Amino acid sequence: MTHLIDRSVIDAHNARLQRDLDSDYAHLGEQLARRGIDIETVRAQVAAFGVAIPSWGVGTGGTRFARFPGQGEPRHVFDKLQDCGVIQQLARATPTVSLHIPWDKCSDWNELRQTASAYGLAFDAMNSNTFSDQKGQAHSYKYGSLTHTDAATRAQAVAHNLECIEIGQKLGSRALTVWVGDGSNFPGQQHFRRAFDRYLDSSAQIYAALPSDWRMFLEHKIAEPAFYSTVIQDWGSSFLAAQALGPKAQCLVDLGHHAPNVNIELIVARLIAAGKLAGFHFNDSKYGDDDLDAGSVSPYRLFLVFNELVAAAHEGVPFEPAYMLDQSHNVTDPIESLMTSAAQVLRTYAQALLVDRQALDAAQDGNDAMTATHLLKQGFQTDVTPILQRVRLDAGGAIDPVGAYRASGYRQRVAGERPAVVGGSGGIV
Ligand code: LRH
Ligand code: MN
Ligand code: MN
Repeated sequence: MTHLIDRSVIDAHNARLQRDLDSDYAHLGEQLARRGIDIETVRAQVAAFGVAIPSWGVGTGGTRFARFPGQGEPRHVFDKLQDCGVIQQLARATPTVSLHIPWDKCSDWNELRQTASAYGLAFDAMNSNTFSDQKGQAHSYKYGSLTHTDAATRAQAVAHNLECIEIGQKLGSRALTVWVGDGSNFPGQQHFRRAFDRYLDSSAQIYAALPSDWRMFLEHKIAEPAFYSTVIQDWGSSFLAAQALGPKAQCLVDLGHHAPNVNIELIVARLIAAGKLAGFHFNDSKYGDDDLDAGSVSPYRLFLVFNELVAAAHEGVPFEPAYMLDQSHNVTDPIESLMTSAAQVLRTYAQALLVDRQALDAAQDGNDAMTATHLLKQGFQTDVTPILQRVRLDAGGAIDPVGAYRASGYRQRVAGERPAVVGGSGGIV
């Protein structure tokens, strides 16, 4: 295993914090025991939980107004993978990476796979990109891709998705995430029903090319770049498409892709019940597809989503969601944000595990709203930090990943190796 951060840096850092952790962990263990919860059981469940890093998240993001590059930005997919390796080495919650093609194209997929495995990483879902034009592309996606009125443009978009599957097979991935920005900006611009039919027709061609053990994740989004209408704008359209395509097609929920105040946990429950929950792109938002760090604005909303997941698992409902982050970092070091968000996801999972399911069932059956909501709050309000720290320490990571990362000087080191990127006027998704 390649150690990107010197072991001695992590050890020295942990040595300073371990005594406090031992005492905090013991104290939390006592508190939980009083509630009939075994801390070791929770610890083992949290240790087994992983969330994928989006390869595009390790570069500095931007808006359509401006982009302010950070130091030592990854130049290519190998640099991105190295940054993901650092995240995994320190935070121990992100064993997989989700690639985006063609952003992550390289000339030797075998080498990429080996490099990943040397960092202790594997590949999660592949993401296709038919929402922007690439150099030398025959047909433009300005007016759509899988739903374009022109058959040749649709065929090109289908072929790109098939290429993503092929690449993914070389990397050991087992899912393709398809998000299209197709839609319209003017009332009347697009025939809604025909556009959806074209989507189904193109998607069926992609679906037909899926290897037997692959899934296809359909990602909906309310708007942007099409601001009047989007073809796959919500879970309803996504669900209709997934139903039409077949059992390997499921609906992916990106938390930022809904209108403000939409009850996302209810959507999650519906998709679980229908066997159509593909998984998540975790992030947070205040206004729209803000791509803020997971749980940074509304941690309780994230908790309520996890509450549905834990409840379904508790009840033995068969489902296998894929967990991924999808964030854009404009003012923080992406490595720090991704480590913090991964920890936030694990924290939320742990909190949801603490909910007394039996008592909740009884409160719901007895229409005791106050007790029911109190039981959820009891889980959410428990500070599970010692469990997260302990899981990281046991796995060879850092008790405080951001602190250890800063002490390691990794960013300064790569800033010397990777040429500075000049700022731009935006245009980043
Ligand atoms: C679209 C989206 C989708 C893309 C990613 C870059 O807004 O969430 O998942 O692949 O951003
Ligand atoms: Mn997304
Ligand atoms: Mn998005």
